[in-house]
Amino acid sequence: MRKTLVAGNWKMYKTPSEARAWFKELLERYPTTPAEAALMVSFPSLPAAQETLSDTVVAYGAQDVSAHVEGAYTGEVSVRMLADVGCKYTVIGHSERRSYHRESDALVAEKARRLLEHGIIPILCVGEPLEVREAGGAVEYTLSQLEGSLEGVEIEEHDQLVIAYEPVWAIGTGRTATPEDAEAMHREIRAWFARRFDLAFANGVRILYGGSVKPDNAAALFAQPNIDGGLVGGASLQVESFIALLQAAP
Ligand code: G2H
Repeated sequence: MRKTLVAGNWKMYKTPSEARAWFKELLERYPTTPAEAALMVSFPSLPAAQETLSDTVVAYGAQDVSAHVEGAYTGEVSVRMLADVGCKYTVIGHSERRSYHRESDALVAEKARRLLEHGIIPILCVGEPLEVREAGGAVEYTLSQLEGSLEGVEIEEHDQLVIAYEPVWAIGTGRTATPEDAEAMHREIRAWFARRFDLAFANGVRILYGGSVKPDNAAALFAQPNIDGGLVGGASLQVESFIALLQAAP
């Protein structure tokens, strides 16, 4: 049984003080839910997450990590720093970083290696742009991104990794993949894991959907057999709607 994961991706929203108040409110109002909650926050908010969320049911992490271990890399944040503030997860390969910061599959694979070396679970994002989907190449594109982003990455257990399928055309646009379209891609991704690893790994690895997930479409998405939760941007910013997403877990 894969536990539904609802991971908020706050992107570049909320100051550390706003984040701290938000975490406290979530804990006060935390609902009964079968889902696991996680919040992927900006680097300066991680100490607030550590103070407020350590030893609670709410996990947290960062939205990126340096591929370098340590050294003269101005502006970079290392995996040891993330481990020190208690990150359980960290997002890598988000399409916003792939496009605005020209991150390649090889760089994303390097970041995955860094995280795994320190026991932080990568939430690895993949997904096709609109023109690729319209040309009928969505599956091929997404699987090749997956292959490239995991090349040379050694993973032993399925719970060391989470995948987020985020079709680029659905991100922040209000357009969501239909539950059936998303499910079809998730099935392909799971089948890829069965080929790359084995059936047990494929059956255990969690594959989240991301792209305009909202309280009113979450239940239909999360009910699909191969959709194990969501990586949620806009709808994770308010406590109210984040709670509704947690309650949408089957
Ligand atoms: C996709 C998603 C979170 P949103 O980027 O990763 O954002 O839910 O706002 O489309």
